[in-house]
Amino acid sequence: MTRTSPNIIITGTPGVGKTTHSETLAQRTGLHHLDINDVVKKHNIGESSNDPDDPNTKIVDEDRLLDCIENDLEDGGQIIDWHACDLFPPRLIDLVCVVRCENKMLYDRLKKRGYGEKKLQENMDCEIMEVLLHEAREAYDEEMVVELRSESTEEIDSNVERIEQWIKNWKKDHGK
Ligand code: DAT
Repeated sequence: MTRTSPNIIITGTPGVGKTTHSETLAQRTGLHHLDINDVVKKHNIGESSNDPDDPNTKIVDEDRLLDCIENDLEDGGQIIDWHACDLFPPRLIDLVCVVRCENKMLYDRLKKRGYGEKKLQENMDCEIMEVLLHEAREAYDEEMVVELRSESTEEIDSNVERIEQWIKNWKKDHGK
């Protein structure tokens, strides 16, 4: 393996706290926050879903997405922030954090974001059915997948500290 820093996926249902965690972790560690929404916009690789209730949601061409980020992943040190995880090749991933949030709190966060009722319900179902946790556990080795709760600022701090410590251990274990 040539990368000197690990690649970490921060995933979960929209609204659970992925971006908040990724930004804080990037600030504290110097790793790069790879916001997949930005990549999709920058390279124009999302197509409108044609759903009149949800005109802003994009369907992403995953092959093209991987082409855009593969070099960054090979280099390492990426914090990958996205609401899906099983498309990233396991050989390039070192840790998968599935961020979770209690239902009522998530509902309030998504409502505040202005989500319509249908989109809101779909995302609530996604969290209740633990879709991202299952996806992560199916795609990656069990010991690589951790679940992190994000319901208070203290939890953000302790989660980020835990990942920071994990990064230090990863570097030690890999002689970096
Ligand atoms: P995501 O990137 O998963 O869509 P986000 O990081 O944008 O989520 O967070 C959604 C909102 O919830 C945002 O207003 C910040 C807030 N939030 C997230 N995690 C939190 C936490 N642990 N404590 C307090 N607020 C939190």
